[in-house]
Amino acid sequence: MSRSNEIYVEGEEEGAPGRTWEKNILGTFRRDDPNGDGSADLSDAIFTLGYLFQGKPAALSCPAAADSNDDEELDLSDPIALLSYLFVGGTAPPSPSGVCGIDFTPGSLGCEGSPGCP
Ligand SMILES: [Ca+2]
Ligand SMILES: [Ca+2]
Repeated sequence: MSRSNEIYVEGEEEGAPGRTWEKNILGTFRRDDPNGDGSADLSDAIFTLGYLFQGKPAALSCPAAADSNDDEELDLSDPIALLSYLFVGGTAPPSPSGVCGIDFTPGSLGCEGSPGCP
């Protein structure tokens, strides 16, 4: 996986003036495209279910992309949220969704970059 998509932010550490930090936020990804094939469809929900319950794939290069509801946890609610969006008019996954982008509310789930995003 290319690491050229990494974006770093520099700033002053909270509570420690003068100390700087550098944090890798995320590579670019789409929250509606966990499998990174460039489109949002049923295969994405199946992909996330496979990871969660069958260990296939065993690891995700972009866990944040599978966090369809952006609650920073990967569980059954994520493929359900995606299926709801795709098939019953549910709310679209939080940004970045529909287009590749970074997570402006990064949390514990990382992303080394999605194969579907430059
Ligand atoms: Ca996909
Ligand atoms: Ca989630």
